[in-house]
Amino acid sequence: MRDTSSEVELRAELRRQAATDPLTGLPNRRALTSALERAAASGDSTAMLLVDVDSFKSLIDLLGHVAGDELLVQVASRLRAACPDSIVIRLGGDEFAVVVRSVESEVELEAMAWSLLDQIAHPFCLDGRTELVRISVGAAVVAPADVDSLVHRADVAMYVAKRSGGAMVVVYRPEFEEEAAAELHVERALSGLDYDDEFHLVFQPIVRSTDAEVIGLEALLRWDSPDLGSVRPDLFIPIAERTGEIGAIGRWVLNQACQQVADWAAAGLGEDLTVSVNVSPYQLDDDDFVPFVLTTLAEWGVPPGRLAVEVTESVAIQNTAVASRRLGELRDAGVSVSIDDFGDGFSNLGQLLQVPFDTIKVDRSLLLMLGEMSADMVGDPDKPFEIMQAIVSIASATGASVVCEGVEEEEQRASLVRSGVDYVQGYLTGRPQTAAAVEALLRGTERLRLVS
Ligand code: G
Ligand code: G
Ligand code: MN
Repeated sequence: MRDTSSEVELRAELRRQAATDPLTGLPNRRALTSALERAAASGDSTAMLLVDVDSFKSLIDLLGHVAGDELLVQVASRLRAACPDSIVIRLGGDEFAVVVRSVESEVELEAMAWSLLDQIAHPFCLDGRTELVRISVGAAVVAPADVDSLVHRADVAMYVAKRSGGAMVVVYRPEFEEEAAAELHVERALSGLDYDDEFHLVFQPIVRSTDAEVIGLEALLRWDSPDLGSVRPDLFIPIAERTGEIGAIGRWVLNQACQQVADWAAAGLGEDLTVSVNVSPYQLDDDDFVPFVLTTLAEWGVPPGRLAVEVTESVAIQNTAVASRRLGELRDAGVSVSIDDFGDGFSNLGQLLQVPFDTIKVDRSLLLMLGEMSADMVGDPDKPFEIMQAIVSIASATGASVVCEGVEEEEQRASLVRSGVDYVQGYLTGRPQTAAAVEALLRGTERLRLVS
């Protein structure tokens, strides 16, 4: 039997529909293989950009699903407009692929990827509100014969981009394979881990800058894995943030810190010290975060005033409203809030000032930068000192105090005192140390000495 022409048209239409994403009208994942094959047949090299919206889940929580869909439609149309000669595909969720026919070089591909980031950087108007959205791009380019490995390579590059914090373009390099494999080990070791077995907290003194009197302790997580050795939080926290494990880890840390404070208090030690706990922005996304903190404090009988949560500047980048509200609730209950790593991020000061806080912790990198400045300075030797003074002024205008981190030398401490910095934390006045060592310190068996 022969098809009538209308049946042929119908079949073609059904095929087209099956390969089209109904939301954005872009080709969907089914169209990927044929797009790659066509691109490989048409040029000397084939390239692909994987595009993924950063923190899409938090955006959805904030905006709702309707505006989330609208965002995806707008992202799709900006991507298409930015790459008129390429095939833009929606792979699913907030993930897109751009199949690029024949690029001259990786440099050209990278420039193309950055132009996508620029397009997306313009504010989106969603449901009457303006939102800033960031994307990450993993890029790879291969000879036509290797087109099968293209998706994998772009995926690995994306992994590296996300791990670096997002809003980033990463072009695949072979050495990423090893790094990605190492991270996968960490990811596996973390999942199903009994934290009590392998985690412990160390505590670093926060001291008054003038006389080194200990006024607080920052709790820092340590992981000693029988398989992997000691794994630094710099490495495993970002992985835990990606997998979602950070929620459970954060609860373990808070509980452990409160228990420790209660133990010390029972021994009559450190009853006027504040213990600071690092809190990932992802933890603030959770509705149960504030109730958990308050319940845990109550369970251990720890007054809320003895706890500080440290959040990095990056809380001010996304989800400012929700994060600010939750931090405000904690402060209303008596918990203090510190802005960690100040001067290290890219946050907008205006947005940051909307976050309620009690303390600014100046990042070590800023201290190092100011140190280099005074070493290189031909002109005004007071400049670094004045910059630090200006930070102190910003803090005091908001009623906050300043802790300067990473203080290793007496000279630095003296200069910070002159700038009006209230507190310092660093190897000079105390390394991160075990609870037992802190106990000895608090008992006064090991006094901190300061060259004055
Ligand atoms: O602990 P270390 O001195 O290596 O700290 C490295 C980084 O890991 C710091 O940025 C610190 O804030 C972070 N970090 C340490 N402990 C914790 C923790 O319990 N939770 C979170 N979210 N980050 C932590
Ligand atoms: O990001 P956060 O401020 O939470 O991280 C504290 C980190 O800084 C920890 O990794 C801690 O071990 C480290 N640290 C603390 N004091 C010093 C110091 O004086 N010098 C250096 N190099 N690192 C420090
Ligand atoms: Mn910190």
